[in-house]
Amino acid sequence: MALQLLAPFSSCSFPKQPLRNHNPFILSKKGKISSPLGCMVCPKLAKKTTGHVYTKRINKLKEEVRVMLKQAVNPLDQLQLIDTLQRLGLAYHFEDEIKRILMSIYTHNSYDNTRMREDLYATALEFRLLRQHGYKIPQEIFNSFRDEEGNFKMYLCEDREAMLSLYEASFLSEEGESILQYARDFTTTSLKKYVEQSKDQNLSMLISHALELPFHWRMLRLETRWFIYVYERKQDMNPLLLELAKLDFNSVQATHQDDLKYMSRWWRNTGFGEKLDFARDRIMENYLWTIGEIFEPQFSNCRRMSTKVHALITTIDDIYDVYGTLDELELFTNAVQRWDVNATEQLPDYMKLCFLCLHNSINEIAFDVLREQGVHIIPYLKKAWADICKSYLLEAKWYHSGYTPSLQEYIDNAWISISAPVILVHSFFLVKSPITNDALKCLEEYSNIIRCSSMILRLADDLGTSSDELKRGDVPKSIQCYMHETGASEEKARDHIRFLISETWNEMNKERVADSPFSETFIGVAINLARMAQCMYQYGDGHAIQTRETKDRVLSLLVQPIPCMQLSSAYL
Ligand code: 0FV
Ligand code: MN
Ligand code: MN
Ligand code: MN
Ligand code: MN
Repeated sequence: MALQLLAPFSSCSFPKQPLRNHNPFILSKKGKISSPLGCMVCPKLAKKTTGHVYTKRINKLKEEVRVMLKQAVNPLDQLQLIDTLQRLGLAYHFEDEIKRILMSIYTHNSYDNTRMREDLYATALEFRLLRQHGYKIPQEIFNSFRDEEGNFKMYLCEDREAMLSLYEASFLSEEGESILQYARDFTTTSLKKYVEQSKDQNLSMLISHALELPFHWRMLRLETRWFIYVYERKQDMNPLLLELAKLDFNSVQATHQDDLKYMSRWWRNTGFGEKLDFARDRIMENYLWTIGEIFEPQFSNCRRMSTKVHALITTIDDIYDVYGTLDELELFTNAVQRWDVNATEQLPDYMKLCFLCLHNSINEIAFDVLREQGVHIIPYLKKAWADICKSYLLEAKWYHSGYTPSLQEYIDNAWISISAPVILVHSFFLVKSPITNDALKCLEEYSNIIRCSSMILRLADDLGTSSDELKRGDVPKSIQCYMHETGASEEKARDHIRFLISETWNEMNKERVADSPFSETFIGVAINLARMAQCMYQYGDGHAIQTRETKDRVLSLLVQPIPCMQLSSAYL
């Protein structure tokens, strides 16, 4: 559903020009962000939201929510409150309280699947929230709702809330959990039917939103923006929660705007926009990815440095895919492997610029980590860059020789060339995940959680970008490799890729709760990267081609604060 809060864009036409077109988001010297559509963010307004009065109000409201969390004693009330806090984007303020409540729910219940359960809505909500927080809850918890043949009882379809709750829960599945797979199919069919009949518009809107992408697969901040809109219109909404959600959203947005000002200056300083004019000029989108990866205000530095990584990836990918000759690409790959400024001498000028920027930016990140955490990380960073360049080079060779690999051969290389390993290696250090030998080993080997995230990014990217890439001249991507190998139609191939994405989620759900030397924060970034990919490519190539959806998203997340009516009278 399109956010009605946003200005309609239908009257504007955006040229569908792959790669090169100018960045429509402009930052004036005074630090105002403007879009070509005339939306302007007043820095004063942003300041106001972070200012003293608002901070005081936010703190007061947070205290009130803490009281609400304490006062809720009925498990269903507790679970619903936690769910609402998550969807409103507020859960990060109450992590300890939420953990404590879930722990008590878990320890007061038995999950040995003999207990009869009667409320499907509540059971599915409990299952989803507990699994999200790493508890091992068996799928057999749903046996009470199945008949002797194992089918879900048909009368359950009448309860839409329960269907929706079970649908969302089913996405917390792991490999081979057939009850959950069955629950997903059962609820999807039932909910689709309901939307077709469209009896209650509000409920239909919620259901369509969930069917489009389940909560577990969604980019958090965008979901927050959407849910605040929905929540405001809910009959039993709590005005305190709504007010806190809006204030907090605007306050976080102000931090993001500061990040963006920094990014805009940095990007202009690289000169890539003018000097490498074959490459995508996408600093806004490159930054948007990082909000998907980690939005919390305290991670500004991580977002800023990651945006540099993204911008370098986007530019270097274009060098390999679009601009460089095979000989030049060999030289560049070699220079990155050596990680040596002397290697620039043999490079053509446009590559010199790019290589030095890469070298300087990445070394600077490493310098900060050395200074602050006392660990020399250049070997890890340079290996990640060498790996991606080698994978780019192999694709370029395939392209130039007209070779179509099998799907497996393609994927063995493409999960690296999509850049998630490079991104995550940097994030590992930037989120200050404890640097232990075990963690470094898993990082170097790109352990499973990194692979899963990469797979989803790659497959989602191929679904969104490969049609244009092929027209432009690029290697066959997963869809085409599968078609070539099996003779399947494009539609069937796309279905197969979507199936692989969902299988990879099953694997990632298992990995995220497995014993791991990685911090929860880092694992969160890996999962969020996969979510962001599904968001960015939801309507085609949102990264390279400036689609209306990407523009709407940038505006709603970064430019337009949420109007807060009460502000002036209540406490100014
Ligand atoms: C790759 O685009 C690209 F720039 C992506 C996926 C964005 C990178 C991700 C971040 C910077 C977060 P493209 O579709 O051209 O990539 P491939 O690998 O298909 O050439
Ligand atoms: Mn590309
Ligand atoms: Mn590429
Ligand atoms: Mn290519
Ligand atoms: Mn692509």
